[in-house]
Amino acid sequence: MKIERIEAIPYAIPYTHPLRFASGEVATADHVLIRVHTDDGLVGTADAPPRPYTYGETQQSIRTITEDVFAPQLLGLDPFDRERIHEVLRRTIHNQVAKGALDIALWDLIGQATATQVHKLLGGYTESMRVSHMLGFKPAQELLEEALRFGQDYGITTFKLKVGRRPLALDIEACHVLREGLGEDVELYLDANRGWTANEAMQVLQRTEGLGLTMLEEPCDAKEAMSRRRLVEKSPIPIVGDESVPTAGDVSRELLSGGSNAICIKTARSGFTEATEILGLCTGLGVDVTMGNQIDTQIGSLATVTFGAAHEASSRRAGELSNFLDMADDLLAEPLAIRDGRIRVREVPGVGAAVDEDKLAHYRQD
Ligand code: MUC
Ligand code: MG
Repeated sequence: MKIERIEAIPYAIPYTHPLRFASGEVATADHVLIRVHTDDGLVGTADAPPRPYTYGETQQSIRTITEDVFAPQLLGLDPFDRERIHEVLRRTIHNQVAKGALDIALWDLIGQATATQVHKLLGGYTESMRVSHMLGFKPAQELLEEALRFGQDYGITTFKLKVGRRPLALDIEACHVLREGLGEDVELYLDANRGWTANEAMQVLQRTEGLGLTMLEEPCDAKEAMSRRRLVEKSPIPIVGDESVPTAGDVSRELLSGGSNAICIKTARSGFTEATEILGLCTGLGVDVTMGNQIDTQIGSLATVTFGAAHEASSRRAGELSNFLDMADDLLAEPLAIRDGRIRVREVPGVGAAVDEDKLAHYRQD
């Protein structure tokens, strides 16, 4: 089997409810659909969600690097020769989202070619994951209403609250209102997307003591090395690295320097191959992982659950899998369903991300 053609198709689907957070806002899913075609007629599919404010990649940069830099070097290679393919991708630094989508599309091909679910090829641990829902910036009462609605409609009992606002009182109030309104049994954790300094994060931890928050993600820029390390040492809950750790090398650096003591894995930026390396590093060191959401579509969320459910360590915690519910539409032919707070992997060869061609024709921008 040989790679014959690679497509990088830009498309845009609006959100019904924009998601706002400390480092940006998403009102439209202006993503790139990656399709890798082989000489025997198979098509591997993945979604590439650019997050310019986080990684510097844009819809256009993902198209350009894929079409002009990666595709010419990958044509003719066998998708099974993963290490040869990754040698090519590694030569170019950064561009994690473009590389992640190519990697997922290649795994999708391997699954189809072997008539096996990729979830089984990766580890096959369990068939579904518990879902965690991300709550963006909103007044505290609206956050509570959203969380109660997601609990009622989908059975979701884990929420990640976006924080990182100033004054700190805004987020502190939201934590108190959510805990009071949701009760003790709902899991709540925070993600500041580098909105605070490490010392501000320490104040928030003090002023939310007793609320049972379980994690604090990316409280400040990880480059604030000394104060971040002090925060990690003093914090009663894990400090999770997210945008500071897109690669296995970054994970090693942050764990060894004491900048984080838990790691968020996102298949959108690590693909399945580097996500596997990161997971191995974390389990080897006894560090907890979370399966994060790069504000993914249904295709992206399906990739996350395919990887997350494949391993014991990545399926322990709820994965962030539900923010596609705020999109007006999606490209996935058979919609993802959240039942009793869980999403299942697909029981078909590959990843199972069959695209609705009419919708693609409607939303594509090229
Ligand atoms: C998250 O966990 O940070 C926001 C920006 C991004 O790249 O991902 C989201 C969610
Ligand atoms: Mg995050």
